[in-house]
Amino acid sequence: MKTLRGRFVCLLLLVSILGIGMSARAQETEKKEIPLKYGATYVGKRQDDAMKKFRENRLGAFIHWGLYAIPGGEWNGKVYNGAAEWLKSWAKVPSDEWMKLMKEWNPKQFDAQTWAKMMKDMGVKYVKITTKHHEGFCLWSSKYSKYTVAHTPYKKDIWGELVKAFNDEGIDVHFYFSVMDWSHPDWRYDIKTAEDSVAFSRFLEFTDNQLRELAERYPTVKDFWFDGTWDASVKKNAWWTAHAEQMLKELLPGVTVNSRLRADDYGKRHFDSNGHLMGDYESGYERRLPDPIKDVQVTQWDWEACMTLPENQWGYHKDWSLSYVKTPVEVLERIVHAVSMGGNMVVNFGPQPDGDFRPEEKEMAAAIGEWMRKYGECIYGCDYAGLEKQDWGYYTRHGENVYMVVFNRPYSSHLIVKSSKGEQLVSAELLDGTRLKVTETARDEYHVNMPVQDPSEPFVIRLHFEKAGENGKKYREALI
Ligand code: JFZ
Repeated sequence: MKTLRGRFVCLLLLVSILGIGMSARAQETEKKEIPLKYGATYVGKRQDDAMKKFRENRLGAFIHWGLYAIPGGEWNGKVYNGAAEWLKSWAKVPSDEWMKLMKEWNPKQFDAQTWAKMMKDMGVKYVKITTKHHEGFCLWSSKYSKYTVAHTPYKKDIWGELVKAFNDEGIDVHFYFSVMDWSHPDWRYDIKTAEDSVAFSRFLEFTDNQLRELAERYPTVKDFWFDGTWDASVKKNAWWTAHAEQMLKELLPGVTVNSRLRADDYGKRHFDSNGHLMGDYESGYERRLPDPIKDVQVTQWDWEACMTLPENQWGYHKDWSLSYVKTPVEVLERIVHAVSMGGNMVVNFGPQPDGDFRPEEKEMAAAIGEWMRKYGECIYGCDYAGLEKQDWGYYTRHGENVYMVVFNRPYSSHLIVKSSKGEQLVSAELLDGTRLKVTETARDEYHVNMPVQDPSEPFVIRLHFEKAGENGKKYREALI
C-alpha cells in the first residue's frame, strides 16, 4: 500500500534520477563542445520567413558575367580548356593588361528585362549574379574600385537595371561575391610578414566597404554567396568571416549567407570545430551531389548545390565542344535529386560579351521551363520525403503530398513504392488527377501501375499515405 508520503518519495526519486540523467548528458555534450569565438552562430535550420522563402524557392539560376566573357577562353591565339572565368590565371595575364578588356566592355545586346523574362520562363525563383569575380572587375559602379562598369564604354550601372528587372518579375536576387581579388594590390594568399598583415587588413576594410555599398545600394538583395575564401589569409582571419556575416545581417535583416564564407577559430571551414554548420546553408556541393542513400545526413541542414552545363565552364567560353554538355533531362535529374534531399539547385549561365545568351543556354532555359510549368508542383516548396529510395527515380514531399519523379522507366508494368512503417499507400495519381492502380504486394510494399507516358520526359506521380489500419497485420514476418 502506498501512502501519500511513499508516493512523494517515489516521485522525488524519479525526478532526481531523470535529473541526474539529464545533467550527465548535458555535461557530456558540454564536454564535447570546444569553446569557439567564431563558430556557428546558431544550431539547426533557421525557421524565419526569409529562410523559408530561400528554401521554398528550390530552383535558381547562376549568372557568371565579367570581362572574361570577352576573350571567352582564348588568349593570344591559344584556347584554354579550363574554366573561362579563370583565363587570367591560366594565361598568366598581369592585371593591368587584363583590365584593358574594360575598353571592350560594351554589351550592346544587354537588356535586363529580356534576361528577367528568360529566367521567369525557366521557372527559377531566384538568380545569383556575380557582382565581382576573382578578376576584380565590378559589375556595379563601386566607388572603391577603378575597375568597374562605370569606367567602360558602356558606362551604365548594369546592376541597378538587373536587380529592378528581376524583382519586377518576382525573382529574388542573390549576390555572388568573390573575396579573393586578383587585381587588388593588397590581396594576399597567405600572411607571412608584418607587411602582409598590414596590407591584408587594408584589403579586408576595402571588402567591407564594397559589401556595405552593395547592401545599401541594392537593399532588396536576399542573399550573399561568398567565394574565393579558401586561402590561408582568410582562414587566419576567421574573425573577419564572422564579422562580415554579422555586418550583412545587421544591414539587411533576413539576408542569407552561404557557408563558403566562413572559417572558425581553428581555420575550419563550412562546419565549425564542433561540427555545426556556419552561415545559413551549406554550399560545398558544386558540380556534384550528395549520395541519395549514404549522405541523408544533409537533410538536417539547408544546402544549395550549383552546376554548370558543360563539364566546368561558369563564364562564357567560345568553344563548348571541348567538354560534354548536359541535356535538359540530365539537368532536371540534378534539380530533382537536390530537392529530394532537402536542397536547392542553381543552374549556371555564362552570357556572351554582347549581353545575349548563347543559343544552347536559351534552349536549355526554355526546356527546363516547359517541364517546370507541367511538373513544378514536385519542386517548389518541396522537401525530403523520408522514404526509401527506389530505382525509378526520386521522391519529394510537400506536406501530405508525396511525389514520385520517374527518371528510369521499368520493363515491368509497375513502379515499386515502400511505405514507412505504420503508413499505407492509399492512392496514386498523375498531376492531372488520372488515378493509377495501386496493388499491395507485401508488408509496407506496393506496385503503382506504370501509366502510358511520353517516354522522352520524366514524369510525376502524386501519392497519398494514411496511417495503417488493421490491414498492416495481415502479413507475417518469416521465422528465421
Ligand atoms: C568557384 C570559382 O572559382 C569558379 O570560378 C566559380 O565561380 C564557382 C561557382 O566557384 O570555384 C570553386 C569553388 C569551390 C569549390 C570548387 C570550385 N569547391 O568547394 O569544391
